[in-house]
Amino acid sequence: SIGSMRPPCARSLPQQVACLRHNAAMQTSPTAPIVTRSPRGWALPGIPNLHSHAFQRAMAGLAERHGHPEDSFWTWRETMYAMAARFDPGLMQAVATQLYAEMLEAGYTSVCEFHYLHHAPDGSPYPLPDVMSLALLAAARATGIRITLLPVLYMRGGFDGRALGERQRRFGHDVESWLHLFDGLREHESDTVRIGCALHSLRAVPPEAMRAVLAGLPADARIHIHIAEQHAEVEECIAVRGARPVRWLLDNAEVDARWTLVHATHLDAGEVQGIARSGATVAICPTTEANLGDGLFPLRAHLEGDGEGAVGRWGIGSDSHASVSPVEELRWLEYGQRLATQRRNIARATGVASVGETLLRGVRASAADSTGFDDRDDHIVLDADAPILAGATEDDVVDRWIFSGNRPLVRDVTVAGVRVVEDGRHRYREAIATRYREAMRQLLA
Ligand code: NGQ
Ligand code: ZN
Repeated sequence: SIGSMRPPCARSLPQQVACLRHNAAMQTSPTAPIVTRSPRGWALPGIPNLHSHAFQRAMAGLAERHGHPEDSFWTWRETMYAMAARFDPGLMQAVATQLYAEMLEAGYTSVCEFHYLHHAPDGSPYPLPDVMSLALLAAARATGIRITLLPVLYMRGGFDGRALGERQRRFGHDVESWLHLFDGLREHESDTVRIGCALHSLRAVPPEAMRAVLAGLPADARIHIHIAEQHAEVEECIAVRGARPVRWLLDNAEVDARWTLVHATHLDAGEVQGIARSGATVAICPTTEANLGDGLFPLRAHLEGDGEGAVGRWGIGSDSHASVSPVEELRWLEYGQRLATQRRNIARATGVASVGETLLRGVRASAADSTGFDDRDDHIVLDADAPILAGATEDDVVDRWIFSGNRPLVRDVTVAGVRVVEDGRHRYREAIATRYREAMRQLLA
C-alpha cells in the first residue's frame, strides 16, 4: 500500500550514502567491455552463486516421484528433511566438495552457503559446535571457490511461534548461541572466506530475535533471508504480522544494500518499488523455483524499479542444485518471463541491447554487496574453438553462451589468482568424485 511506503532515503546516514551510491551506479550506462578475447578464449568475469544449501545436492533428482496426490513445496520439504537427517560432518564435506567443484566447472566463482544443518540428528550440538560449518569451509578451500558462509538463525517451526519439529531440531539456535557461532566463524575470514548472517525466514525467526541479531552484527556483515517464496507463507504472514512478508521486512528492518532477499517471488507493486529503493539484492533461483513450483519472479517490474531511477538489483542462486549451471539459471530466468508474457527479450537495462550481456551485468552489479567479496580479478574463459561459438564476436558471445546449446563452454576458471579449472575439468575432479560416490553410497543405504 502506498500509504505505508517510506520515502526512499528516510534512514540513517550510511544507508543514505549507500542508497545514493547505488542509484548513481545503476544509472551510469556501462562502458567497460565485460568480455575480452584472451589467448585461451573469451574471458568473462566470474558468476557469484548467491544461494546454496550444499547438502541438497545429494537429493537432486530424487524427489521427482508422486508421493502425495497434491505434491507441493511442502511435501518436497519432507523428503528434504529425511535427507538432511542422514548427514554428518564427513558426508557434508564430501557432498559440498563435489558440489563446489561442479560449480567452478560451470563458471560460478563464489558461493553464498545458506547453512542451517548445524547440530547432531537429535538436535544436540556436536562436541565442536561449529563442525558442520568447518566442513563447508574445508570443502570451499579444497576446491578453491570463494565462500560467503551464512550460518542460519532458525528458531521456530512457523509464524505462530511453534517449537521446531523433530526433524528441524538440527537447525536450531537461540540468539545468544547463534551470535557465539557467528563470532567464532568470523575468525576464519580471509581473501576467499566471508562470514555473513542468514535469517532462515520470517516464519522461523520471531521479530524480537531478528532485532537482537541485527543489533549484534558488525556494520559490514551481509544479511540473507528467504522471503515470500510460497503463497501459504504470504497468507500466514498477513494473518499473524498484519502485512505481506516483504512489506513487513521493509517496515521492520533497515533493509539496504547489505541485504539479499532470497526468492522474493510473491510481491505487490509497492513491495517491488520498496525493494528497488532499498538497494537490496534479490537472489533469484529459477531452476529451483521451477522445480518446487514456487511461482515466477516479476523480473520486468523489478528491473523497472520505482520509476524514479532506483532499479531492482538481483543475482542468481542454484539453491537446491536441481541444476548447477549459471547458463541454465540465466536462460530460464529470461525464458520464464517469455512464456508468461508472450514477448521476447525481457531482461533490459539502459544502454545494453544484448539480453545475455544485460543478465551478466546484472549478476555482476550486485556481486560485491551480496557476497562481501571484491572478486573483480576472478574470471572464466569460454572455449573459443567450440563449434557453437564459431564466428562469435564481443557483441554476441555472451548471448551465444547463454542462449545456445548445452555443451559446457567454460574452459578455464581462475579464482583469487589460482586456475582451478583447466580445459573444463576441476584440477581435483577425480579424487573429489571418488569420495562423493562413497558418500552417496552411505546416504542412500
Ligand atoms: C530450505 N529451501 O531451507 O532449504 C528451503 C526449504 C523452508 C527453499 N526454500 C525449507 N528452496 O523454506 O522451510
Ligand atoms: Zn534456500
